[in-house]
Amino acid sequence: VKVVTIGLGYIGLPTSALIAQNGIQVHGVDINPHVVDTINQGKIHIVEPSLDIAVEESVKRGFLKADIQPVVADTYLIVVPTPFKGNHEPDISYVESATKNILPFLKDDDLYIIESTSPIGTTEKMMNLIYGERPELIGKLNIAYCPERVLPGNVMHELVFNDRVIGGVDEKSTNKALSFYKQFVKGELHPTNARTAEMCKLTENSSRDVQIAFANELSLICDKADINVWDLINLANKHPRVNILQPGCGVGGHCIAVDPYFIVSDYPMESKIIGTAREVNNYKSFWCAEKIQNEKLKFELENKRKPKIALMGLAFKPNIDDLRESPAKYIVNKVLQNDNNGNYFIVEPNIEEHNVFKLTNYKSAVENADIIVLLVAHQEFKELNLESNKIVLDFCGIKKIEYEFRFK
Ligand code: SAJ
Repeated sequence: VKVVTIGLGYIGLPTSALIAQNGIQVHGVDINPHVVDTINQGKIHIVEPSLDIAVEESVKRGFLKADIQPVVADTYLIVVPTPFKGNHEPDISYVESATKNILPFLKDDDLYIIESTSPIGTTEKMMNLIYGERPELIGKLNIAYCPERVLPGNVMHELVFNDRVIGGVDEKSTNKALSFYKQFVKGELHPTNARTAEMCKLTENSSRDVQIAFANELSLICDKADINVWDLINLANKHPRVNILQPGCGVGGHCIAVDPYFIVSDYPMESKIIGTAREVNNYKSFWCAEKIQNEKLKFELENKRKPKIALMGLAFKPNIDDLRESPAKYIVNKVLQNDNNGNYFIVEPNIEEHNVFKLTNYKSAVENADIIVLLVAHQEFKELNLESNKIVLDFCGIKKIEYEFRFK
């Protein structure tokens, strides 16, 4: 075995399959026996285009094997989740236990790489942990940080063609890690140190979060100022040096809505804009829920009956089935909490059923509703021909109409 990957999730499995496809022996480790069994049958447990073929092929050819325990290898890749705790502090316990798990297998000149999004200093911390337990190896291992930056839905392509930032704890480690990635990455490889590489990952996602917060803030201002925010952004973007992103119902997913907190939690006094962006994007979801509530009350006053409301979309972004940290899901929950005996149709065309929400087909929801709330810009929703006698709250810019003016 050449490579041991710890964590066979959204990034670990595609990465393992890609390395295996390049003819390198990979031993993938996951704590979940169901995941291990599925992969060893050449099947996959997550939704990602082209991943099924890559895994099936690698397992069949004998280059990929999954297990619940690591084995001796030359290279160890840590690809486990780094969530945050209740107070938005990063939780690196999975990285820590993955590292402890491989400790007994490490030997001279091995390469240890963390890919998991991590707070600044994590790689050095893990180096100290390793050398604390295995002092005979001090200075003899190659230890580096190399963040993944692939976009869900396009992972198999981006894993190969995206540039990578690779930071070792010393130059020897950086060079060793560079030659490892050279075997299967076609994008450019950029050497740096471990702390810069850690911060680079957090910076990329914080940058996007801040930019989306700017768009969301504009949407709040425009709503009060009677200006169509979609028109406004389109016009402002005609300037050669302005490029504003799109407002939405908030920011979700397990990356952009999480990673900025890794900076804020360690550097609270210095990260004002990054912290405020998180607040603005979270507030936007709350604001949308309030808008729905107000619209509902307005309808009741005008029509002397409760409206039927279609809540369109649960996923964290368009055309995926992933509900993690989803602002749309937060809004639906909040709306239902405020009014648990209302008439709501909950719609998510990318999933068949949900353990909490009773889902309705999107076409019948739109047909039967008095108020249509567009939360996620799914392709299906874009193709809908919305009747003009319905009230439409467009939070994701499908119809590019204003919240207040309504589509009437
Ligand atoms: N969003 C907006 N307005 C926009 C763009 C996005 O409201 O103009 C919202 C989306 O609806 C979604 C959230 O932002 O709720 C995040 O979506 P996304 O498509 O921007 O990003 P993710 O979370 O799918 O993937 C990001 C990517 N990072 C960057 O683009 C800097 C990806 O390259 C990273 O690998 C990934 O995070 C990760 O794993 O960290």
